[in-house]
Amino acid sequence: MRDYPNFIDGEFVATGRTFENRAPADNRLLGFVHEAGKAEVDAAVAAARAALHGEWGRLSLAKRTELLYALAAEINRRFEEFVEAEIADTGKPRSLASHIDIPRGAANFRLFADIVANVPTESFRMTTPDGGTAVSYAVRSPLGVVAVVCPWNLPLLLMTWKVGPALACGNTVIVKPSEETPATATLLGEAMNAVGIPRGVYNVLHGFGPGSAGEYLTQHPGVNGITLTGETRTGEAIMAAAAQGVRPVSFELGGKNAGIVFADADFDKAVAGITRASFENCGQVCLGTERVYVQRPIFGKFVAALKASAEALVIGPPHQPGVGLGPLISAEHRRKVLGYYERAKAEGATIVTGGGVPVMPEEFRDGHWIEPTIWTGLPERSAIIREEIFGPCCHVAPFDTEEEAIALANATDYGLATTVWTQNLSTAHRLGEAIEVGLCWINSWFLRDLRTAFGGAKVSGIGREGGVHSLEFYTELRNVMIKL
Ligand code: NAD
Ligand code: 6OD
Repeated sequence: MRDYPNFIDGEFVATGRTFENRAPADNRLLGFVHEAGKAEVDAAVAAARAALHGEWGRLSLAKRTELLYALAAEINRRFEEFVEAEIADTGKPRSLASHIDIPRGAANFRLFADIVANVPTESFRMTTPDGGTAVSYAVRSPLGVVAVVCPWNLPLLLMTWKVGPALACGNTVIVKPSEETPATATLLGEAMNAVGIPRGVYNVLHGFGPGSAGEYLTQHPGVNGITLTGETRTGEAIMAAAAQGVRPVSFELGGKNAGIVFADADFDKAVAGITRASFENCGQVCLGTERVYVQRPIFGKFVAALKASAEALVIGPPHQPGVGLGPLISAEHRRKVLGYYERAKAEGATIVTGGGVPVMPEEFRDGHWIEPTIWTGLPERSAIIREEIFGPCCHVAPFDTEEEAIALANATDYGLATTVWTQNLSTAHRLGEAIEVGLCWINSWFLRDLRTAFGGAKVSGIGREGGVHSLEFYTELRNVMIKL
C-alpha cells in the first residue's frame, strides 16, 4: 500500500484528508492520496516564490540545463519504477507506458533544456530621429510561479511537457496532478531531490478541481500563469479564475477529431492508422479519432477491415504480452462512455462491432473494461458525432468529394487534430490548409517532433507549446533600447 503525500519545498507533506487511489485494471486499492487544502496551496506558492527569487533564480542557464539533463537521466535510471507507477494508476498496456509515456517524460526535460539554451533573441540597430544610432535587443525572463494542472490519460508525459519548458525557462512550478493518477508526479519529487534541484522549484499538490486543490491553486494571486491540459469546461472555469489579476493561460483542451480516408490511400496503412487513432490508450487520447469519414468507393471494404482490426485487439491487463487495449480510467468514466454506447443504440446506429463490456478473467472482473466499438449510420447531428466521448469508439460515415470531407471535418466546435490518409500530394496539402485544427497529420497519427507547435484551435485550446513556441508562454519578453 502506498501513500501519496504532497511535495512542497522539497519535502513530502501529509495532510489529515486522504482519498483512495485504485487500479483501473482490477479496482484494487493502491494507496491513499493526501488532499491539499488552502494551507498547502499557500505553502507551495510561498516555496515556489522563494525559490524563484532564491537559489534557482540565481543559477546560470548552463547549470539549469545540467540539472535538467540529470533529471532526465534520473527518470531513466528509475525507469522501471516510473513505468510500474504509471501502469498501476492508468491500467495501460506496458508497451505504451514503456515506449511512449516514460521515455517522453525524460525527453521533455532534455529537449527543452536544449531549446532554451540555444534559442536566439532578436536585436535591431536603428537610426534615431536626431540622426544618431540606437541598438535594441530582447531579453527573456521567467514568467514566475506557474500552475500546471494535469489530466489522467498520459500523466507523466503531459505533466513534464509543461514542467520541462517551465523549468528550462527558469520558472518554478506547482503541479496539480489528476486525482486519478497521483503516482508519477509524486515520484518525480524524489527524482528532483536526488539530482539536487533546489527546494521549492517543483511542488505537487494533490486533490480535485472545484472546492479543492485545483480551484484554490488557480485562484491564488501568487500564481503568475496557469497551464492546463483537460476538458474544455475546465478551461472555461480556469480562465475565469485567471481573469483575476489578468494572468496568462495556456490550454490544451478536448477534441472531436476527424479521420479522413481517401479512396487512393494506402489501404492497409490507413486501416492500421485509424485503428491506432481510435483505440490506442483505450481511446483516452485527446488527439484520438472518434469521427471517421471514408470515401465512398472503399467505404464498405474499409469498415469491414476496421472491424477485423478492432476485433484483433487483445483486451487485457497491462503486463499480458500482446495486449492492445487496457481498461478505462475509472468506473465513473466507464459509466459515461457506456452512456454513449446506449445512446448510439437508441438512435438506431448500426453496431459494427463492440458496444458493451467484455467478459474478463475472475481476477480482473472489477476492472473498468470496455469493448472497442464501431458504429455506422448515425446522422451528423447525433451527440455521438458532436461530443467528445474519450473512449475506444468511432463512427464511420462515407463521403464523396474533397470539399464534402473538409466541410464534415470542420463541422464541430472543436479544432484539435485530424488524420488524413491519401497518396495524392496535392490533396494532402489542400487538406493541411483547409481543416480548422492545430494539428494535421497526413498518413500518420500522433507522430511527434517536440520542436513543432502543438495546440488546438476553436474550443480545443489557447496558445501553442512545443519548441520555441513554449517560450511565448513561459517567459516575459522585454525590449532593451540603448541610445548610443
Ligand atoms: P479534466 O478537465 O476533468 O481535469 C483536468 C485537471 O483539471 C484535473 O487535475 C482536475 O482535477 C482539474 N480541474 C478540474 N476542474 C477544475 C477547476 N474548476 N479548477 C481547477 N482545476 C480543475 O480532464 P480529465 O478528465 O482529467 O482529462 C480528459 C480531458 O482532457 C479530455 O477532455 C481530453 O480531451 C483533455 N486532454 C486534452 C489534451 C490536449 O493536448 N489538448 C491532452 C490530454 C487530455
Ligand atoms: O505529445 C504531446 O506533447 C501531447 N501534448 C500529447 C497530447 C495527448 C493527448 O492526449
